[in-house]
Amino acid sequence: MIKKALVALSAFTLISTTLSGCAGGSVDGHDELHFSDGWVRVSEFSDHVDGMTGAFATIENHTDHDVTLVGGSAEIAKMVEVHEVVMMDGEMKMQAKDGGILIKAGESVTLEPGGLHVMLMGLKEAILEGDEVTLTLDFDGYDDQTFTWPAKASLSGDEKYEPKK
Ligand SMILES: [Cu+2]
Repeated sequence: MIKKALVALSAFTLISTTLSGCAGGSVDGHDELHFSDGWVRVSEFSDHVDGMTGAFATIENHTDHDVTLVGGSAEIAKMVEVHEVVMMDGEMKMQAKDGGILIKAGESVTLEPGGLHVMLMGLKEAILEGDEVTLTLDFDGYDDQTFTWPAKASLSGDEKYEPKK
């Protein structure tokens, strides 16, 4: 009887961890990355097919070590890259961010239009407002995480893309 109760208890613990707001690999709920406000920009400003768009979120690092967002993958895109926006020849341009996006222990990073973002490139279909987009983010120092985020319109952050030579 006692053994059965223990099994039931640990199953409950597992479920409550899964249901918490944090997506993470830790049981105590503190030693993890916390993702909030994830969304993907509709592809209105791309070519719709074979176009590109950005994915955005706030990532809080509640672990005791630095974590780096290095890339990702998505069914809807041929390629997923980590990008930054830089001023180049008087214009805001985006480019792949060397070394990825560092999220220091105890700190947070906001991915947003006009700033750091995850780029979905080579879209296989248009992303329309109200769509749900599933993507996986790859980290150094943390388990890869898969999300389904809503697609929303945004009028800002339409930078030119400058592929690295
Ligand atoms: Cu970009």
